[in-house]
Amino acid sequence: MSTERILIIGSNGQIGLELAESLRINYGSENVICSDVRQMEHQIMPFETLDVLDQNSLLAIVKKYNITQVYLLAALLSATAEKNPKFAWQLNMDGLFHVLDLAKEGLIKKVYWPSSIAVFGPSTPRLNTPQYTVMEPNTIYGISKQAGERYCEYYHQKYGVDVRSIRYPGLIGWKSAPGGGTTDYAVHIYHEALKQQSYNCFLSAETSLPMMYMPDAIRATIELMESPAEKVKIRSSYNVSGISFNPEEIAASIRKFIPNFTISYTPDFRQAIADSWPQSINDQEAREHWGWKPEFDLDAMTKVMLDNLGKQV
Ligand code: AKB
Repeated sequence: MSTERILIIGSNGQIGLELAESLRINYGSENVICSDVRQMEHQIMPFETLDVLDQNSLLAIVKKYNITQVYLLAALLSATAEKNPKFAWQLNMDGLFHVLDLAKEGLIKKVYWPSSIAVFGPSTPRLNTPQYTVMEPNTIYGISKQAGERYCEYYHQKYGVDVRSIRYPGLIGWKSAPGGGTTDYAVHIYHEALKQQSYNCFLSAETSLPMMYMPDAIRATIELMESPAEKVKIRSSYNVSGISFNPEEIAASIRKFIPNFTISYTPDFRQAIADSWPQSINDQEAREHWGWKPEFDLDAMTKVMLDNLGKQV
């Protein structure tokens, strides 16, 4: 029987839905408490409506369920954040402070907080971007993630908070929809390929970005959280790498399964965001410290995406 009681904040988003599924298998469904600002139609239970900006409600839920671990997933992503920078900063930072402070007070034992490749900026080396390098993000999302990383490390060093984090690349899955990121095209493209055999992409053909198939991302997250504390040597956030590709390459991969698929390009404001991010990531530290290894390549992911979305369509 698990002694852990896990609270997922932002459980109804792209990562939360799939993470909840895996955590429920590992820890027992009664030990994984989902929470989000809104309840879904077919809501996974137990569930609590929670706005992470409401510190008192957060505290009440942590006490009610004797929570030991929090996965804080509520955030505005890169594209949405550019449209509402003040709120993005408030949600992305205050949400983190509220959770870190609970851990500092000893009310929870472990915190997971996602960072992103958005912490890097235009002055960062774009190929095989190392863990430690120049970081001058120029999106509000990236700035909030970089500040968050600094806070995580600070709370670990100063107060001994057991906080763990991954710099997610673009995440691609068929079970849930992405919510306002620059990498979202790599999910939309599969839906449109099945619906109308064509896709108009908001990034240009050669825009390479680091991406990851969702099961790899969920496995990385849980493996990091379950690693012995002494193996987690980086308390800001870990680089993890999956697959890097551009829109032309994902289209070519789709054509192996849907030969008449076509793609066109109408870059919008998200192009500038993508151009400021790395094209590929070096994740040597994650591999060495806690044994990270991705499993999916582009064609393997395309096949599973099309198979599963095809059943839904
Ligand atoms: C986004 O595009 O904003 C996210 C991310 C890379 O963090 N998917």
